[in-house]
Amino acid sequence: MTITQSLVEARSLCAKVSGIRVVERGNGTVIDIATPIVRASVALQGAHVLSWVPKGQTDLLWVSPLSKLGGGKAIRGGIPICWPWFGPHTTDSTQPQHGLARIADWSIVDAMHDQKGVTLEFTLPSDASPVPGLALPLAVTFRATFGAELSLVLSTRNYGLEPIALTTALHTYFRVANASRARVDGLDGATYRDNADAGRTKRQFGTLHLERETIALFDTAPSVQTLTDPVLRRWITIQRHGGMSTVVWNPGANAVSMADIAPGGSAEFVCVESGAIGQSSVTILSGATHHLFATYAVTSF
Ligand code: TA6
Repeated sequence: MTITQSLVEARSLCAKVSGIRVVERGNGTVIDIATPIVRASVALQGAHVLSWVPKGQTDLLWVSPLSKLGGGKAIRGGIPICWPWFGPHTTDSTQPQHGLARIADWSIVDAMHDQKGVTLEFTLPSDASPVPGLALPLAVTFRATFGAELSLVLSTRNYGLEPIALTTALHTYFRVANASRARVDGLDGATYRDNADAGRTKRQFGTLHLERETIALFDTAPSVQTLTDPVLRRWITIQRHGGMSTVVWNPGANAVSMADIAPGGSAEFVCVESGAIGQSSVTILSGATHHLFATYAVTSF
């Protein structure tokens, strides 16, 4: 039986922290943050960051207007947590794409507000698996600090007796004015699997442009990328630690096959995903904890 944190429980935990309120939205519970330096939102479903608006900026994240909270379906946009696997399950096709974390109900376990911003911590209750029988001796927490920057840490502890292999990613949808004019730097020379071209292995030379469907999986990539939006005139730097992988995704015209992306919606975002996938999966030894870090900063020009 899945135990979901009650609205009362979430509210009582957040009540002591200024700048935070817990609201019901659609079929879900959302933590709204509003302080002089930042506005943000996180859904308890998936501990899913929906919005991050540092002072002086428009929202850095994109969420499809067609995406609804609840109903066991992943939210389209924001920062989906792909865990404890990325992509399709390697052996069981009945398991959900990108793991169970983003469709499960998390609990908020801590909240604080200091000069850096507002920090929220979530955990996935051990029985939160909506996928029967997926019992893994893994405890996972997600910590996000919202301020002028957004800092994320996804921590996985192996409390079992055997090593466990993990693929994982923070599948972030960055809002852009026009994906075909956006560009990603910081991947020069890195090898990737081009899943928009039958998974062929290729090498990236210079800037990555997104004029068409782009599914570039860099199992091993430099730890910093920059997403440039020449229309909104801003750079977003994406720093990754604790994982070697970056994925750049935009469905392009293929979005017509995605019911939760409206016509033209795919032009409004670029996914730059930070994690540990493919050949760069991680193995967590018994009793050990793995931390995946991602930090986002924005500069206008
Ligand atoms: O971004 C990498 C990727 O695996 C793409 O191939 C695409 O499937 C995307 O994730 C979105 O997956 P989702 O299950 O959220 O529709």
